[in-house]
Amino acid sequence: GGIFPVVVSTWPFREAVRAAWEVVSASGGAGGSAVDAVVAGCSACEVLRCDGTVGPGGSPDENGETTLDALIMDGTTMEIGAVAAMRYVKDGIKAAKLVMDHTEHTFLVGEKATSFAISMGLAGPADLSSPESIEKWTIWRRNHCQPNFWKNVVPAGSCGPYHPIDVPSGESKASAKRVLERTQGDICQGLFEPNNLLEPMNSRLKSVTRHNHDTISMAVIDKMGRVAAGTSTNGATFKIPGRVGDGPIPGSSAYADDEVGACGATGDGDIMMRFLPWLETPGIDLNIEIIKFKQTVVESMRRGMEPRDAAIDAILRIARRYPDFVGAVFAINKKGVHAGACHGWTFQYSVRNSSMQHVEVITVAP
Ligand code: SD4
Repeated sequence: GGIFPVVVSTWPFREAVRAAWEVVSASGGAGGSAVDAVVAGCSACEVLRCDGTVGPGGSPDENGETTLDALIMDGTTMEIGAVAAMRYVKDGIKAAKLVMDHTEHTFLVGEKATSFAISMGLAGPADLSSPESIEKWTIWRRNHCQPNFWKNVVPAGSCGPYHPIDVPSGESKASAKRVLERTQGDICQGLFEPNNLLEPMNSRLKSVTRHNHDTISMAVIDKMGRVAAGTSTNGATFKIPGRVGDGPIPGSSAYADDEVGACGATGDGDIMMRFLPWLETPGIDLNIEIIKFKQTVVESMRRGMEPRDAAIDAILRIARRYPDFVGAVFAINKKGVHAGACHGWTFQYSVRNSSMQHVEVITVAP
């Protein structure tokens, strides 16, 4: 038998792990389900506004608005519910679960996600800003709206709008520079020459990702061995309105499969979603059916991968193409063996299982 029930979460989000653990370890029979535990855990983070970047009142976009991305995946049925860029509703993961439980769809976005969530009984429309999110945004405006996520543009004014310029010929898009400029002063002074826009983009990594955690990704295996995973986040701080990160995208931020295990991610979602990295979950005890369906898992298995190696492999696959990439993943196999890997920052994840007396936080060096 494996070591479960077990709860794993990105970052030292102890309260979230406790909330999930309470559900999944409930005495009497089977205890709560893995899905319900993930919802409880991610909801706890939304209410607590973990790191100021999950739930209502967290990181604003360029317009000062906080929106939510969330996903829940049931590894027994392979059903998924997700919402992205959801406005005016505070309960991201609950909205995602409503999509999974009450529709044949997988993913709803924007204001239509809002209407759906409210029609299904969640509270709203609600203001998702908080004194903290307003202050964060006000300071950013006062510092001339450092444009973390634009590239190959010229600003017409101090805080945009931005107009596109041609990508210099001969440059591949991948190497074409990510954002024009990082000195806050200059951005307000009007137009830039295209040649000044060629600096590789690191300010984004420093200012947005490195000092921000941004996301809860959680995986749970319940007493019955059922696996679930989920995420909840505001996405990237000062994102361009409408931006959707990896958070709500299956296989990009989180993935769960009873027959294999689960994984969860945090970091630069704009990059991670290009690799669907976490489909490459732990390759232990795979059976022949899976081979037909999931090529990436097969690859892991073919190499006989443990969770740790699968996590490192997925991270390295991205880092080979994006050396400045900042991100992390945890992986857990269906036996409850877990591991983490990261690049560009030091990662921590939290675990509680039946052999532990309390939540343990594990630090993973890059
Ligand atoms: C996103 N992955 O929306 C999230 C942000 C994050 O640590 O996790 N940052 O890109």
